[in-house]
Amino acid sequence: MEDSRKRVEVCFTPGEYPYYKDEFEIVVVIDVLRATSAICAAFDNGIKSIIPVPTVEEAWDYKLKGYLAGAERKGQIVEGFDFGNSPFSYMREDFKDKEVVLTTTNGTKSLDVAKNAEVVVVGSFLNLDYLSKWLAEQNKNVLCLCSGWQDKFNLEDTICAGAISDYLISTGNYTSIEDSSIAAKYLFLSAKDNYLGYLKSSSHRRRLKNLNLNEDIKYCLTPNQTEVIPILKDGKLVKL
Ligand code: 3SL
Repeated sequence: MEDSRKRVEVCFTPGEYPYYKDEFEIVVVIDVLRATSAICAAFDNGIKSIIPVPTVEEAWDYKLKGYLAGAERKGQIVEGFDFGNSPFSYMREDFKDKEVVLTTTNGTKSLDVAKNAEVVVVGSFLNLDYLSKWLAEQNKNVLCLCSGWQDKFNLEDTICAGAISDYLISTGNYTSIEDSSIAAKYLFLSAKDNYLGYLKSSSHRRRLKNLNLNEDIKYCLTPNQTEVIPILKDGKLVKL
């Protein structure tokens, strides 16, 4: 008998996206530390829209046109830009109802590679339960696209992807067939009681800790702080 369940799968890096694309109506872009967490925080704080761009040059062109523009590379604010990639940088009164531009090392790259999918939404631990429930209601094939680090696998995005997959599979309407998805689910099950502890020696946690960004890490690893779902529409992220 044919399996009528929808699929939820996990793609570990943007570089592997071409192997998955075209099979999924919804792509969830995940960059837990810190791009997609910062984007969720920005919408939670009332920003109107974010134009994600893959390169610093494109972000700079927008800045020259008068846009508020953020740029992060190697965890730090790129010189000359208005802000970087910390979720706390969006918790400003003057960002409310504003349109801003953002480029980051990996997160905006993933958004760029996925931009032609039917639906592209932003996921993080911050909107985990709300997003997972919304995805289940859509009843469409879902790909969780992890941003990784410079096209290498990372733990935190994979664990978040595993959490989303685990929820969708628990509804009985979804299944996973790829080993990447099965691995993501097992990583989530091992990490779920203490994300911070589990990720203690992860590469990007170390990188950010060395930059004194421990508060950002704690914030980004604290689930369910918001009920926003950023969605890509005509090249801009807006609130669903
Ligand atoms: O890779 C990215 O897009 C960033 O989230 C990296 S960082 O956390 O700002 O270093």
